[in-house]
Amino acid sequence: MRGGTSKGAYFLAGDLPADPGARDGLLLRIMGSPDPRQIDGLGGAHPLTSKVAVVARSADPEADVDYLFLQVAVDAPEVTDRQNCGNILAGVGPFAVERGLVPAGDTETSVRIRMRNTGELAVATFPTPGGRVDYTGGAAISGVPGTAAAVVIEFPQGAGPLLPTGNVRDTVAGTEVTCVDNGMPVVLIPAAALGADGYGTPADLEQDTALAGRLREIRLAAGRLMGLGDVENSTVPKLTLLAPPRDGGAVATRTFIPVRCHTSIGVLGAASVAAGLRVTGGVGEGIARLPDSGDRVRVEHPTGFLEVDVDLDPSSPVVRRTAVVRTARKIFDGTVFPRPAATAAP
Ligand code: NQM
Repeated sequence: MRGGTSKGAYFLAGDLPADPGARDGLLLRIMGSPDPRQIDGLGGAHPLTSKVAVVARSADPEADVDYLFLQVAVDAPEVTDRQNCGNILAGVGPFAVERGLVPAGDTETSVRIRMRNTGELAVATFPTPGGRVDYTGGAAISGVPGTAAAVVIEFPQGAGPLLPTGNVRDTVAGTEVTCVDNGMPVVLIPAAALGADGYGTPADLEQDTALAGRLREIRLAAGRLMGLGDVENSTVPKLTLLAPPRDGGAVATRTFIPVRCHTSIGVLGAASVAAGLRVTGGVGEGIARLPDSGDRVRVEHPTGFLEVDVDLDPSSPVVRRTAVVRTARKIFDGTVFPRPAATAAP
């Protein structure tokens, strides 16, 4: 399924091995990793198209289904559950209805999803006229051609602290940053502080080896400060460069996830950026042009924008509610034939 601006394989938990090692080995072979082209599997040769959702009925009375997100590395034999994904999340509700885990309503269905990577809850609402998922509709999201049915995703108050270092600003590897986590750990960095082009294309930014070196230093130091330990081989924290908006939004962003530059921005990544901008005293001050509180924060990114509804008490600071609109689409449903384990790439 496509979920938002990502694409991945969605599985019922019961269809995969229960042992995480066996499960991850199978997923690597299904996606065709490790291989920069993922030529022998379903993966699309980019972290945004090498993703997996594992969905099951939930035992939690507050949730209908459990969703475990797994990032399958493209050119390394790695599968990680250390990060969540709000884009793949957009397909979880429709998948749960398609697979009979949740009964569909007559016009629309709301699915309460326990996101097992973070323990947090999301509620996804989407059209199900006549009790069937309808993927067609008029909602457009930047980074995806055409329009589709809106999947409205709401996140009640997050579980962890919004400012994981306890500070609004930290000086990390010689650069002032704001470390924020509204569902995704993100380090906010003024692009100008690194001499980087905050409006550059992802391809150009990825080729800047000096920038990559600075980002790596910041990531390793910020990861420790954020309580994430050694993040050398982790996909979090993400790094978002901030620049003044230029398309009527609140801020221009370029996000590293954490090495490749995102062609748009992650959903939870954008939720963290929007919350971080709303916190008084963050590094976004003087760069972002924020709308009145109550209005959506429009986060500009390389292929358009993502609007985030974030209701935040800036004094605590605590996020009371976050919401976004995404779309999703079922692309195919069937049997995958993974590369046999015996012929795995060296
Ligand atoms: O932040 C990419 C994506 C993501 C994650 C990444 C995401 C999110 O765009 O919620 O969706 O940051 O690795 O799919």
